[in-house]
Amino acid sequence: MDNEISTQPHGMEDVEIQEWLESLDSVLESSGPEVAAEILERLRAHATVNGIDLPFSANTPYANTIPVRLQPLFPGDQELERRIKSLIRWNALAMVVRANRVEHNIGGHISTYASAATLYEVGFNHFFRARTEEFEGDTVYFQGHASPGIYARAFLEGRLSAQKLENFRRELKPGGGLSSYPHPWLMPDFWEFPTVSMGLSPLMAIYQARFNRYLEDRGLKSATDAKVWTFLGDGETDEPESLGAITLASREKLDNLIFVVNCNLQRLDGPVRGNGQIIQELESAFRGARWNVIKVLWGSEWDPIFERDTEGLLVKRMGELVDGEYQKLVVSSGAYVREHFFGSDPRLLKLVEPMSDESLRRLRLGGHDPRKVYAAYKAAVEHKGSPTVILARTIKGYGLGEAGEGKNVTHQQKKLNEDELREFRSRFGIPLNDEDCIEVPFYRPPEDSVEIQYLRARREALGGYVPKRSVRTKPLAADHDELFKEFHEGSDGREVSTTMAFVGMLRKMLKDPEIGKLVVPIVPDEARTFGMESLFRTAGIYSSVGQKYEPVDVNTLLYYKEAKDGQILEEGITEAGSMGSFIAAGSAYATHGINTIPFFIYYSMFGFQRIADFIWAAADMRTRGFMLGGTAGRTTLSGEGLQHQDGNSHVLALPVPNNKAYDPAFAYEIAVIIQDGIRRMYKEGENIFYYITVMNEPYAMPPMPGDVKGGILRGMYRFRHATNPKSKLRAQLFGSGAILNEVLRAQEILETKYSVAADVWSVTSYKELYNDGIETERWNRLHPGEKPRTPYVAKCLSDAPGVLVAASDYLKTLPNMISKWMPRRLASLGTDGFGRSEGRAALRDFFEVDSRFITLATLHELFADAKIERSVLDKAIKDLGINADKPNPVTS
Ligand SMILES: Cc1ncc(C[n+]2csc(CCOP(=O)(O)OP(=O)(O)O)c2C)c(N)n1
Ligand SMILES: [Mg+2]
Repeated sequence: MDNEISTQPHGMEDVEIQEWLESLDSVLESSGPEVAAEILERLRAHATVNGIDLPFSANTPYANTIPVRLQPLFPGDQELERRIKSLIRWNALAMVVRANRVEHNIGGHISTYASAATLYEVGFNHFFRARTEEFEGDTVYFQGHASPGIYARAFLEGRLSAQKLENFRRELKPGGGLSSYPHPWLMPDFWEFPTVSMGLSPLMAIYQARFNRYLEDRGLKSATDAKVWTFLGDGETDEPESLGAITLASREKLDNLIFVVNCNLQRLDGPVRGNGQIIQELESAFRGARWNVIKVLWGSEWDPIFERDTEGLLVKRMGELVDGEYQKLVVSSGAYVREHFFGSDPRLLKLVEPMSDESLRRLRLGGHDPRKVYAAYKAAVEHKGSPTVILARTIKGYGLGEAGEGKNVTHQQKKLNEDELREFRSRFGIPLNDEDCIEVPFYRPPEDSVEIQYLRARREALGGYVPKRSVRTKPLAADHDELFKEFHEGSDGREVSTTMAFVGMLRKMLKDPEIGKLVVPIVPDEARTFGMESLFRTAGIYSSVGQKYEPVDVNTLLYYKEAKDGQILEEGITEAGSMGSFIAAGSAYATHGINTIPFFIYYSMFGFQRIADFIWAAADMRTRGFMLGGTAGRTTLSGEGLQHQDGNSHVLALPVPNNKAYDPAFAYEIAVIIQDGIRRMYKEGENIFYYITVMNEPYAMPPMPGDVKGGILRGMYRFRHATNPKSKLRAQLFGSGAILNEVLRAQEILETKYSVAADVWSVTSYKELYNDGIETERWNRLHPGEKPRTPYVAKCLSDAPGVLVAASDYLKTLPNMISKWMPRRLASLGTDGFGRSEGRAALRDFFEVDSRFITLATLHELFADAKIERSVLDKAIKDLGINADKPNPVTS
C-alpha cells in the first residue's frame, strides 16, 4: 500500500530512526503540532530541492487521525447511551424481521444500521441540533438503508407508535405505515431529504451547504454555525455523483458540511475493495480535494497496544492488509487474529502477548466506539476553513453474530432464527426472556425509565427531535398581474424567441418588490447561450469571495460581475450540481422558511435525459420552482446535431407526478404559466414544480387572443379560427412550441391552395391533457352511477369539425397518447429519431414536421375520409416538393 511507513532504509540504524522520532516528539511536546508540522513541511521542501525524490502520497498511515492525547472527554453517560443504542438496535431489527414474517420478501435492511448505530447515536445524543424558533437547526441526510434505526429511535422518543413500526414497508395499511426509505413525499412531517438512490445525497448536501451560505451572503438569513451532516455508505462512494462535487465544497470552504462515510468495507454483493483499502482510497481523494479528513479506525481497546508499539510496527502492519483480509479477521476467532494479523512479526506478537484470544476478538473498531466517534464529530464541528469527512471503520451487520456479522450475505439478511435472536438479545442485554424474544416484540422501556428520561433530556438539550420536516414559510401576498401584463401584449412585430421572452420576464421578476430578491437564477455555464449575460451585471454572479480580479471585460457594459451578494448561481458545467442548487432553493420554504423561487435554465437535452434521478428526488422532496429547458426542440435547435437536439424531454417528464411540463409557443403563454405557477406554489403552497421548454427561434410574438389563460394552463386552446368555417373541407391542427408556426403556415397553404379550412390549436401541454384524460376515465370507472365526465380534450373538440393533425418537436407518442379522447382519428407528426447537424428548414423536412408535411398529413386524412381524390394527394406531394422515398428519420 502507498501509505506504508517506510521500511528500514539501507544501512540505517534503528537508533538513528529512533533519534529522529524522538526529536520530533520533543518538538511536539514543547512547541505543539503546528510547529512540528511546519518543520516537517520545511524538511520536505529541503529534501526536494536537494534532489530527494519524495513520492507523492495524499495518505496518512492506517491509523486514527486524532491521537489519544488530543481526544476530548466523552461528555455523556456512556453506559446509558449504550443501553439506549442496544434498544434501538433491537427495535430496528425487530421491524425488519417482523415485517418479513408477515409478508415474505417485503424487504428491509438490518446490517446497514447495525454497522452505523454508534455513528448515529453519538450524533443524536450530542450533535444534531433541531430546528427551533431561535436556531435554524442542523440538516441531516440519513443513509437510506439505515432507516429502520432512525424509526426505532423515533419509537423510543415516543414519536412513532408500535403500530407504525409494525407497518414498516406497509404504508397502505389502515392507520398508515412507514416508508422503506427517507421519502418526504410519503412522510412529510418526518423525512426532509430523500437519500436512497445512492450518490444523490452527497451531492445534494454539498449544494445545500453552499446554498445556506448563499442565503447568508445575500442577507436572506442570518449567519449561523448550523451544519449539514451527510451519512453515506463506502460502497456508495463509487457512484460518480458521490465524489463528483467535492472540490466545490472545499473551494467554497464549506466548513458547515460534514460527511460521515460508514466504512464497513462491504457493499451489497461483497467487499467494496477486497484487494485494496477503500478508506485509504477515499482519504487520498478527499485530502487531494483539500477536505479535512478524520479517520476513525480503531477503538479505545487498541490504544494501549499502540502505546506499547514504540517502533510503529502496528501501524505499518495495518497498512499492509487489504480489505478482504480485514473482513476475514472480523469473522474470525481471537486465535486466528493472533496468528494471521499479529503473527507476521514476532515483535507484533509480543505486543499482544498479555492479551487473551477473547480480548483480541473483542478489539473494537473506531466506528463502534462512542469515544472515538465523539472525538471525530467534535473535531469536525470545530474545524474551520474546509469541509470535513469522517471515515469511520465499522463492521457490517455488527452484533448479528452468526446471522451475518461481516459476512458477504449480510446486506440482504432479513430473517434470524431462534438461536440467533436469543444471542442478539443477550449480546445487547434486551430484557426479554427466551420465549418472548423469539416473537421479536418491539420493546420500549417505561416512560419514567432512566433510558427514556436520558434520551429525552439529550434531545431537549439539542432543541428537539430530528429528523422533522415542517413548513414555516408565509405565503406570498401579491398577485403579480402588473408584472406579467406587458408580456400579454405581443412583441409588436419584433422577432424574439421564447427564450428571450423568458429572460425578459426574469429580468422583470428580479426587480419586483415582493419576489425580486427571492428569485434564484441558476445556470450551468449557459447564460450567454440564452442571452442572459445582461443579468451578470445587473443581478451579479454569486461568489462567496466577491471578485478578486478585474474582469477582462470590465470596460464593457455587460461585464462578468462576481459579487458576494450576487444573485445568479453560475454553476459551471454541472447539470447535476445545478439541480442540487435547484433542490436546495426550491425546498428552502421548508428547510429555512424562505420562499426562494429557483429558475434553473439549461440545455434541455441535458436535463431529464441526464439528471432524471435528481429530478425524481426533487419531486419526492416537494421542491418548488421552474426548470427551463432551453435550446429545446429537435428541429428548432439547428446545427447542434444528435446529442443536443431534444425531442425527448417532454416524454421523459411524463413520469414525474408533480411536475407540470409545458411546451409553449408564445411569450404570453409563458407569462401565464409562470404567473400561475408562482401563485400555486408560493401562495397556495402546492407541492408542484414546472418544466417549461423555451426555444431559440425568433419570430413575432402575437398578443394574447382573448382570455385563453385557462386553456393555456389546462394544455390547449384554439389560437386561430379558420377564416372560412363554412368550407366543406375542414381540419383541426394542433401545434406546440416553435412548431406552432409551421402549423400556422400549413393552415394558410391548406386554405389558399386546397380550400381546406383549418382551426389552429396551441397545445401547451400534452402531459396536462393526458393527466386530465386518465383522471376523468378513472373517475367515470369508479362512479358508474353518476353522470360521466368528459376529458378536457374532448370538450375542446366537441364542436370542432374535420380531420385532426398534430405536430410537435417531440416524439409522436405525445399527441398519440391523448388521441383516444378525441372525437376522431388523429394523425401525429413528431421528431422520433436521432437529430442531425443541419439548419432548421432541412431538419423539419427530415423529421417531416414542417408546414408541407402538416399540409400533406391533413390532405391524407381528408383522402382517408374520402373527402378528396387520390389525384389531389399525388399532386400535393409533387407541388409541396416532398420526396416520398426519403429516409425514415426513426431508423436512419
Ligand atoms: C443508485 C443505486 N444503485 C443501487 C442501489 C441498491 N443498493 C442499495 S444498498 C446497496 C449497497 C450499499 O452499500 P454501502 O453503500 O457500502 O452501504 P452499507 O449498507 O454497507 O452501509 C445497493 C447496491 C441503490 N439504492 N441506489
Ligand atoms: Mg458499506
